Amino acid sequence: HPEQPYLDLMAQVLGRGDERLDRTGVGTRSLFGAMLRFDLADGAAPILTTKRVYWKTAVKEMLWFLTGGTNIQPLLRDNVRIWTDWPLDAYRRETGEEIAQEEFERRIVTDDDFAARWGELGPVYGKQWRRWLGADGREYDQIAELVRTLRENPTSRRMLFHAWNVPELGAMALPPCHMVYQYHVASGGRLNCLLYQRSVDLLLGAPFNFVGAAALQLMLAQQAGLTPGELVWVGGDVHLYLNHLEQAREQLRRPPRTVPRMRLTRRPDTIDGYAIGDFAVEGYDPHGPIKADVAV
Ligand code: DHF
Ligand code: TMP
Repeated sequence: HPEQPYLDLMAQVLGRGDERLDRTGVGTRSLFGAMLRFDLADGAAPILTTKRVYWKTAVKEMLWFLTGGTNIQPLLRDNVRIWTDWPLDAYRRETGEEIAQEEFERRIVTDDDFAARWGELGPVYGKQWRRWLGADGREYDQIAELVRTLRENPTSRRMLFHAWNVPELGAMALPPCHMVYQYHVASGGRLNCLLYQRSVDLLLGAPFNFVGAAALQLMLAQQAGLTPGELVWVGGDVHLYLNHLEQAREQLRRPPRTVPRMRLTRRPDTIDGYAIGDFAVEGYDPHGPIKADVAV
């Protein structure tokens, strides 16, 4: 089953990951260096079945990156709450106000000035992908350049985009985790992707990262007249937070189910034309959700 290597990796981290204190203070079990391969041919989607993955949330996050945005307001207006914790934490630290998450989110959604001041994550993914500021003062759109190269020069070995903008790391709420995406066009016009993720929350983050990367691969393939090939995922520090171990054990007890499919229902004119309604997932019949707290 295509999900088995993920479950094996989880078992490895659980069984022989070394235990250490991490930035968040929660602590992790961690292994260094892993690769997973998902074949997206014939519509197979890397949406885990051993727990319910909110795939629409992950695709909406990817669409938000593509807009070049770095403020959580549009995410919240779209009911995506996975990025709230970091601005909320900054707000509580800087104002000393014990605001509830719901109230904070309501103010971001309804008050543009508040959102501009407190909803900003800094120059994270979207900014670097679409508007990387060069030393020459120009802004570089890495995604537009990638689509152009996929169309015009598909044997290129330079088809990648990168978010690790060294001078801007300090201004980001979090330095990029999924930081490099490289593409490759194989015979028959199959579009492969290799994603390098330096830091991996294996229970909560990784399942979203697989879905986001696959959604992007579908869009890029469609824009370039190619078909989706393999998604190769490489993880650096692959970890389980110590408050996720029981959840991981629960997930490992569940047998994977039928592989779901994901496809695009419409072909927009450009990479900027996609909306969540253009993604259809079929045959997704997962086990129940597994709840866990995210380490901030
Ligand atoms: N920090 C940490 N420690 N782990 C992360 O995975 C992480 N991911 C970030 C930002 N910082 C992070 C952005 N992506 C969730 C999933 C992805 C994500 C952030 C959070 C999450 O909490 N998922 C839950 C709830 C999903 C939902 O409510 O829609 C899950 O059960 O998958
Ligand atoms: P770090 O910056 O100290 O490595 O912490 C980032 C944490 O967030 C780490 O646990 C990895 C996790 N993460 C993911 O797994 N996927 C993501 O997409 C993001 C943004 C974070």
